[in-house]
Amino acid sequence: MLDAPNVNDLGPFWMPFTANRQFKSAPRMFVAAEGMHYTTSEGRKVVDGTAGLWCVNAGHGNPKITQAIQKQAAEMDYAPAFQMGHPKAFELASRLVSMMPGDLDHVFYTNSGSESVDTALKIALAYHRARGDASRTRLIGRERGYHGVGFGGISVGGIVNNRRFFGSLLAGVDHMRHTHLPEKNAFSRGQPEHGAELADDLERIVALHGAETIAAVIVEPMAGSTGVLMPPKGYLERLRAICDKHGILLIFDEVITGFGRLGSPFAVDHFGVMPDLVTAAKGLTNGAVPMGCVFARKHIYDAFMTGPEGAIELFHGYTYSGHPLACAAGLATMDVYRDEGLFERCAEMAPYWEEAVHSLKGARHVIDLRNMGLIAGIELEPREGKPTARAFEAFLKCYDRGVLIRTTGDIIALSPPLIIEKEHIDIIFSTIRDVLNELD
Ligand code: PXG
Repeated sequence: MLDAPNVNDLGPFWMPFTANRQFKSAPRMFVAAEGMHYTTSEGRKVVDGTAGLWCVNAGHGNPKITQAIQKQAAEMDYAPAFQMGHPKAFELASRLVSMMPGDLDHVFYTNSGSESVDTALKIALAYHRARGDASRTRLIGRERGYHGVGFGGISVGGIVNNRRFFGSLLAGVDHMRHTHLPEKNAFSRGQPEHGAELADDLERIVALHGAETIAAVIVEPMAGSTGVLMPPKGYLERLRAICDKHGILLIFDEVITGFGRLGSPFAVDHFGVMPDLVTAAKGLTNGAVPMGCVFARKHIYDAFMTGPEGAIELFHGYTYSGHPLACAAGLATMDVYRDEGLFERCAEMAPYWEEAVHSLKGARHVIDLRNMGLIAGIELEPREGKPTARAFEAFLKCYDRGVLIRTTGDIIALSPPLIIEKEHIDIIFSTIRDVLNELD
């Protein structure tokens, strides 16, 4: 017989990216969510300044999305993903590619951003091999890049703590420098002026290894998790040009920037630079059911569709690729984005947001402010000998006062649901200002 679980025991759950012992000694629990707010276990309302973890772009508990998931669960809970299909997976793929520019017209389903990254890297390797270019095996990432937590993602990623504990990672990976230049670009609004030449790092890497050994370069067009780093003007264009020159595939990791965060459907649209592969997740289902995807351009897909008809073209996929509940949630989410005009709303709200962000100039401890679409990075001066402590205290104090923020290092990152109203923006920034004033 099963023992009755002790529902008050916080011990068994090994929490991700969390100081387990600290959390369990003073837990913070959400029990409900609606629109712009969470409700805590004490019954307090908290404004969501982070759209969960950059994913609840349409706000919490949208009834259309909830009902679509409920209906699908009752109709068909699961369908095999290999050598079988179900209509909603095809319908969602068509909807998704119709949102994408150019010939980004094929979708591979995953269950998370990390899986999307590993999938995109594997497609890049297999693409070159399918074309008889099997020496192209190197993958190039960037310092401070975040591409999830799979072995592929941490290998091309550049966040030191996410790599250093896990051995030698993938072989044959190199990194470009990051684009954070606070001495030149502090307090930029939108894309900073300086740093396009950092893309030339790719030329240096090509010169070192030989272009014929390099399969792909992966970057976040706007680097979120590392603390909101905007691409310098001209940087992404230059990266594209160097990739073209050397036959290297360019992958944009749009797990955060996809689905309206910058005020256009994807960063691809926002910056007008066309990669070969695009990874996505998060906003794809408004965070309601785990799902990710990789968009591939026509030449990528076509390179695989060459052998005998009965041959499986790509030996890759997940039990839950195109899960019916995720597809139902994704379709409803796309309806909500369209019907509520949320990407346009983000663009309309962005100037007010920008003013609110930069109103913190001169506030205590603030050494840089960055913004784009409905994203902000607020960089704090670290406490001497105690990096991250000041920002984490700000997080706790904001939570106590009813505002959810995220911190990474000594940077506060904000990314609210795109349904945000001006009054919420005012609350978020006045709370942050008050908290910063009180902090040592
Ligand atoms: N790529 C990018 C660019 C991401 O931002 C992933 C891949 C991985 O996605 P999954 O679904 O496997 O977590 C991400 C995830 C934060 C934060 O606070 C950011 C992410 C996840 C959790 C927290 O910045 N990004």
